[in-house]
Amino acid sequence: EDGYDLWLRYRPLPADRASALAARAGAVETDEASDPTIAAAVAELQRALPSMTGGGPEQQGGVILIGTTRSRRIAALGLEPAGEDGFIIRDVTANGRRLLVIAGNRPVGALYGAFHFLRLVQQGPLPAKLDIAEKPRVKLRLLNHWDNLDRTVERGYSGQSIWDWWKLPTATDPRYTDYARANASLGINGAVLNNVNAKPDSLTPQWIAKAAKVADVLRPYGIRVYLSARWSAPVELKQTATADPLDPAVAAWWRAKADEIYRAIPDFGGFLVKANSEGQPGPQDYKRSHAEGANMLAAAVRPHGGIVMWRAFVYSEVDPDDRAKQAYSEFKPLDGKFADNVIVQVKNGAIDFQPREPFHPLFGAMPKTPLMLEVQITKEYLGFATHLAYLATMWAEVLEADTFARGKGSTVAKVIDGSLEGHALTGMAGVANIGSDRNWSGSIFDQANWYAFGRLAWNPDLTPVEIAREWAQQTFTPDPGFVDPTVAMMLESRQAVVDYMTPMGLAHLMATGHHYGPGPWVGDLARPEWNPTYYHRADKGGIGFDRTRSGSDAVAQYARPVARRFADRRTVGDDFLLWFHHVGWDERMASGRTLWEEMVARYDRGVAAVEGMNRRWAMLGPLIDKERADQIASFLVIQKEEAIWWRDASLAYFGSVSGRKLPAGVRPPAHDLQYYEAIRHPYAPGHH
Ligand code: BDP
Repeated sequence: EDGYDLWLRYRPLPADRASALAARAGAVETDEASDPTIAAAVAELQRALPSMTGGGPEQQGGVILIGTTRSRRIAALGLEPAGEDGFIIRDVTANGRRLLVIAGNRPVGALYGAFHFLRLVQQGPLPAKLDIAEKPRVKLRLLNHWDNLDRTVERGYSGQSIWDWWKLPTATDPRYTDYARANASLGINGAVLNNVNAKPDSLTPQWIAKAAKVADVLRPYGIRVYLSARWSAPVELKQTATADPLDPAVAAWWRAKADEIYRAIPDFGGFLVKANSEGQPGPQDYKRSHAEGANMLAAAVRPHGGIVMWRAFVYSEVDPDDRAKQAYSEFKPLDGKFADNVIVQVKNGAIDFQPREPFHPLFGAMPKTPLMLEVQITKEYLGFATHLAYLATMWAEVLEADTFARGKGSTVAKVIDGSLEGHALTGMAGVANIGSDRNWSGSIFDQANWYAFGRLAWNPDLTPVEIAREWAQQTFTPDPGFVDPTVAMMLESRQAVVDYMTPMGLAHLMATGHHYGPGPWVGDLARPEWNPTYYHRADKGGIGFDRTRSGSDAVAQYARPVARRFADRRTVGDDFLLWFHHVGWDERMASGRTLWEEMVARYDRGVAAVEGMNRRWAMLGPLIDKERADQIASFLVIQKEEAIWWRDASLAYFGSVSGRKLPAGVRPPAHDLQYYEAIRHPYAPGHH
């Protein structure tokens, strides 16, 4: 029980459920076995059902009929699955036979239906009659791997890259297939294989051949391969003199490169580009806009049906009046200027994957441009793989946020599913937390974040609680005595991290480089907006970043009703208070406490929550297998020690800056400030 099987465990069911399942779905039939995707669906059912029912594959009983509406037997039933990827699961009677039909318009729909059925089976007893119709709300459901060609992973905490580039293309790994199965079980349909901080080498023939081999393995599971492209690749490969997007030689190079890639990977998805950001080159190096750059690449992939995902994560060295404003300032004026096979990829918040950020002001602000949401599944800023933080609550908070772009109800979910502005090209990307670790994600509970990302990309309206429940039922046991308290723990876990790291709208207080431990005192880095002191702005009088009109006026980037709410101290709410306001230490909060007292209470609350999780797991662990239970227990101990470290270091620092004493009865930090400032972690994982 090392976690390798993820949520696809298919363990034997209790006798009553096993016989009920065998009676209903004892055998699998299809008329399209020659299709590789249908074959994969059948193989999954044939792997799962006998294992759960305890019967051999030839056992008697009810029959599953799986396939597409193109097959005669399914067409005869008159089912109408929705769209390209949708499916129907229905009990029918045909020619006197009871059949459980799983059907899509395309093979991949049938595959998604098979996985959906297996999800239901693993969750508990099936309803007497199934009649399910589903289709994804979002078109591109993508993992972004920040995987380097040397197999290190930027911000990766689960071992090496899953892509064993050195051995490809000659040797593949069975893991690639299991990766594809896990993704397909969620409806994930694309993978960007390499880091957004890309190397030109990944576009050379040698590396294209490796990517093509991966694409061959993933293809039957409906997963397309994409590549991150380095803007200056043609120059660095010494094939053009410039990377100016308006230079015909540059456009011709990319056209030829796209042709070459599509010869090797006929269903190649397209390019992801990080340009003019954090030292990456881009069109602005030639005084061209992001749109001019994106459109040149879009023209190269257009003949093949490819797309370009252009990232809006930018901030420059010059004049960082407020880093939170820059993406909007650069991209908003470009609305309507992008080619129709370009989609702009926007992080959930304006700064950078912090434990809590208000939604990115670009959502709703570029009605003529398809925008896709980028979230970070890997926990760069939330305790790597050891802290338990279930991120669906964070992502749902953003998806539900109302941009008011077209009046009330203009949620981020409606922006990214295209319904608000009628866009057909829609997407959601998650920075993967997958690596070579046996348990894939570095910890068992981090598997839930991969799972939740996939489910939300399929349907952004699913709630964190239903996703957590599904995941826990499949991953551990459907026993409510285990599931209910585990789900409760997951739901409060991310707020706990916010509380012990960056409460009340604080952000970016992590130590330099590794982004793991606390570093609120850091203020001497070369660029102002690299420094925690730039973000919290604490001094004797108060703390927080004034983003109202009297400060950077970042609030003005939001639609009027949102801007008004954030700008007003009475309506902004405690969670975003210090993101938008500089507040005096002694000012009174809604709780009746002063700001300083409230901050102390939040840090304490965060630590207490983790102590609570430790206590709870001591009761829950024995209900599951020892191997996974023990790993979780030991990681919770790490989390507790580090929550205390965060709390103590932060209070030592903010106490010294503010000159405020800890309220009576509050435990003082274990060490003095100098002790915390001296802690160094040069060998923390994930930074390259
Ligand atoms: C930051 C990471 C950095 C990434 C960057 C990005 O620290 O490693 O390259 O995001 O998204 O959060 O490009």
